[in-house]
Amino acid sequence: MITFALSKGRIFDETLPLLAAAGIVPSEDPERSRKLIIGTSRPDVRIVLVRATDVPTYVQHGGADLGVVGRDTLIEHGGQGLVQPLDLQIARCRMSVAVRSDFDYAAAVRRGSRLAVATKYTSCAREHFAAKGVHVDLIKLYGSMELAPLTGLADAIVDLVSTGNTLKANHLVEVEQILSISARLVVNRAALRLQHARLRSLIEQLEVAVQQRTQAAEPLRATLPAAP
Ligand code: PRT
Ligand code: MG
Repeated sequence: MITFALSKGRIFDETLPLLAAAGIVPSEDPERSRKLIIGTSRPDVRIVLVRATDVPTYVQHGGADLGVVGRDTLIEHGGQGLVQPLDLQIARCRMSVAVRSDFDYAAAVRRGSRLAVATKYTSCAREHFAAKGVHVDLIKLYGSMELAPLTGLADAIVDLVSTGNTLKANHLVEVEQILSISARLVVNRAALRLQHARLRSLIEQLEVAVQQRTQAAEPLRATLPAAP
């Protein structure tokens, strides 16, 4: 049996077409069911539903053989015990620094001020500011980072941005991009040895599905008129 860890919401929704291409269709919709373990069209594959931040932990300790996790979450976890064979190129966004639109970030950095930075991503934030030589006091939050600069809890936040609508709605501006983010396939190192053939073939099927998705996007570009 292969156990696949997924989180509900965007990771589940965007992984679905890739799984389908590998012949794996969940037998239930997790948004409608309260079940945490769901079967699939393949009798040897089941899905466990866990919080996004718990996916690497489940896979690391063998609670699942493989899973899908955002690069952001994977970096914060540290990646111990995990093989990362594939960038699935889904759930894309970027990790950025944002401040209130009336906050002069460049001047604060230039002055060498100590910045209060609120984030769920303390490792990434620590590394980013250390590399720039900016002194920061990190404030760990678990959600709604956007609120921190508005309430005076912090000068800046490090958070994920995709359309930018959330920042805009809260009068925040993106001042630096730290990382580009997409979801990765992670596999338990020991499981990959013990169930090598089965896991390898699943990884290859997913790899083909990712390539086909990328190629399907390409003919569109090819039909555009060539640049003069
Ligand atoms: O929400 P919950 O607390 O249950 O867990 P989670 O936030 O860890 O999970 P989920 O499902 O929200 O995110 C899972 C993964 O999706 C993340 O780890 C990222 O790798 C990826 N992802 C891609 C995103 C986004 N895009 C994204 N836009 N995760 C979160 N966001 C949030 C962002 O934090 C911000 O609040 O969406 C808001 C910004 O979106 P825009 O479009 O307004 O810019
Ligand atoms: Mg979320």
